[in-house]
Amino acid sequence: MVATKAQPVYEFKTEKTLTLWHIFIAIVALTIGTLFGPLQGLEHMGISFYPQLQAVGLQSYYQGLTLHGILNALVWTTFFITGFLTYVTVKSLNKPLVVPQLSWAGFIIMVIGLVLAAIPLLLNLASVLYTFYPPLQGPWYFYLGLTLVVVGSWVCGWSVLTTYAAWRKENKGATTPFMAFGSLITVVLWQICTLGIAAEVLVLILPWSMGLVSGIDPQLARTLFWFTGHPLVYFWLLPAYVSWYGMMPKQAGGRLFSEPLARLSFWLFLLLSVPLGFHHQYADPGVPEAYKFLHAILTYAVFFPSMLTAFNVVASLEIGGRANGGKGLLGWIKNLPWGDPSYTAQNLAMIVFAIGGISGLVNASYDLNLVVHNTAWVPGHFHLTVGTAVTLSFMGILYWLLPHLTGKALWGRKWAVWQGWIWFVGMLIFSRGLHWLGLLGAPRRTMLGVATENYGTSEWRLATIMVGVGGVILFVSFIVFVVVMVKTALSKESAKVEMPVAEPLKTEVMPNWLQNWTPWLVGAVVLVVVAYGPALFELLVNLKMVSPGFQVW
Ligand code: HAS
Repeated sequence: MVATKAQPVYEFKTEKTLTLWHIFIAIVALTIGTLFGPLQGLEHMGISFYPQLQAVGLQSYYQGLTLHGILNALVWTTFFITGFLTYVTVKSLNKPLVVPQLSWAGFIIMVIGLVLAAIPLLLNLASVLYTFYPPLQGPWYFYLGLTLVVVGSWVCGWSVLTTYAAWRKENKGATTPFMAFGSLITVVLWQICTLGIAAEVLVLILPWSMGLVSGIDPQLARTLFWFTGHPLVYFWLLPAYVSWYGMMPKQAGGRLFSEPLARLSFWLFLLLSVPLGFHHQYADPGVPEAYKFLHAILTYAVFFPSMLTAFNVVASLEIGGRANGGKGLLGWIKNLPWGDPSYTAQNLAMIVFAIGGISGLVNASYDLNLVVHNTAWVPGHFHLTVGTAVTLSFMGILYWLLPHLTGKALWGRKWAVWQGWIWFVGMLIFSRGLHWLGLLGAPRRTMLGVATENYGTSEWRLATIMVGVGGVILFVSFIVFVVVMVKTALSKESAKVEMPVAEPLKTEVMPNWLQNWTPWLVGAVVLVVVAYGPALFELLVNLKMVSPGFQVW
C-alpha cells in the first residue's frame, strides 16, 4: 500500500481531443455501415432495393454486406475502443499520456489505412466480405489499408503502455487502478492476437494480391485469420466489461461486488482468448481433429470468465438497486436508474448478451456447430454479441462520454432512453428471425429473398419477415442515436459530467498473483504454442501456395 498523497489535477485536454477524434470517425463509420443493415433485412423478407441502388453506385448485395461488416464490425469498434481505452487509462491512472505524439501518429495511421481500404470498397473492387477469405481477391491497397488500421491501433496501444510504464515507475508497489488494469489487459491482448492477421496479410495476402507470387494457401490463410478473429471478439467485449464492472455499479448507485473476482476474469481473458480459433473451422478440412477438440474445450473455458462477470456485475447492480430502496428477491430491479440513458442502454445490452452467450455455447459444441455453421444462425449470434452487448454498451457509454469530453449537456435524455429500448426490441425480433432461419437451414451471406422466390422455401417466410421488421426497427433506433449525438455535439447548453468510477464493496489488498503480469503472459504464450504450434506446423509442411485469386462479384 502506498500512503495517500494529494493528487495533481489534470484537465487531459489533449487526451479529450484525441478521444473525440476517434469517436467521430467511429460514429461516421457506423453511420455509413448501418445504412446497409435495413437493406439486407428487407431483402430477406422479399423487398429488394438493390436494382434501383445500382444507379447510385451500390453494385450488389455483397458490396453492401462487405461495407456493413467492415465498417461496423472492424472500423466502428477499433476506433471507438482505441479512443475509449486511451482515455480511461489516463484518467484512471491520473497521468496524461507521456508521448501524446505517439497516440496522434497511431490515429493518423489508422485514418490513412481507413481511406486506403475505403476506396476499393466503394468502387466495388474489394467485395470480399469482412473475413476477406482468399481465394477471393481484392486489390493490394485494400489489404494494406486494413493493415494500417491495425498498425495504427498498435501504435496507440504502445502510447498507453508507455504511459503505464511511467506511472509504474512513479508508483512502485501500488495496485493499478481497476479501470486502467482492464484497459491495459485489452491493449495487450490486442497486441498478441493481431500477430495472426499480420502474418496472414504481410506474408501471404499482400505478395499474392500484388502479383509477386501466383498462388496462396487458403487453408493457412483462414487459420491465421481466425487466430486473430476469435480474440478479436474479446477485444470488442472487454471495453464493455471495463464499463460494466468499473462504471455501471456507480451509475446504479451501488459498488463493485468483488474487485479480485473482476480482475481474475480479465486475467482469464488474457490467458484464454487466443487459442480457440479452430471453433470457427470445425467444418474445415486440413485441420487435425485433435486440435478442433482442444479448441472446443478451451472455448468452454473462456465461457467461464463471462459467467464470473454475469454473477459479479449483477450482484453489484443489486447493491445499487437495494441502496435505492428496492426490496424483495427481484424488486430491486425496478429501483435501478432506468431513467438514465447511459445505464439503461448498457443494462439492456447485458440482458441481450446473456442470450448471445447461450447461442455461443451452441456454436462451440462440435456436434451442434455442424447444424448451425454457415447458416443464418451465426449472424443471429453475432448481432446479439458484437451488435448489441458491445455496440449498445458503447452507445450507452457515449451518453456520458460525449458530454464529459465536450462539456455539453446531453440532448434529448428521454429520446436516448427510448433509443436503448427500441434497439433492444428490434434486436430481439431481428436475431430471433436469424436464429430460426439458421435452424431451418437458411445459409448466411445469401440473398434469402431471392432464394425464397426461387426455391419456394415457404417455411422461412415468417422468420424472414422478423429479420426485415427487426432490421427496420434497429435502423430507427440508430437514427435516434445519431440525432442525440449530433444535437449534443452542437448544443449550446454546457454541463459538467464526471466519468463514473465505481468503488469496490470492500477495499482489499490485491494478492500478488492478481497483480503480476508474468505468469499470465507466460501462460498465454504457452497455451497458444500448445494449441496452435503443431497444427500450424502441419499446415506449413503441407503448404500449397496454388490458388489464384478470384473476383466473383
Ligand atoms: Fe461468438 C461466431 C462461440 C462470444 C462474436 N461470434 C461468432 C462470430 C462473431 C462472434 C462475430 O464456438 C461470427 C464470425 C464469422 O463471421 O464467422 N462466442 C462463442 C462463445 C462465446 C462467444 C462460446 N462471440 C462472442 C462475443 C462476440 C462474438 C462476446 C462479440 C463481441 N462464436 C462462437 C463460435 C462461433 C462464433 C463457436 C463460430 C460459429 C460458426 O460455426 O461459424 C462466449 O464467450 C459467450 C459467453 C457469454 C456469456 C454471457 C454472460 C452474460 C453476461 C450478462 C449478465 C447480465 C444479465 C442482465 C443477465 C456466458 C455477462 C441482468 C439484468 C438486470 C436487470 C440486472
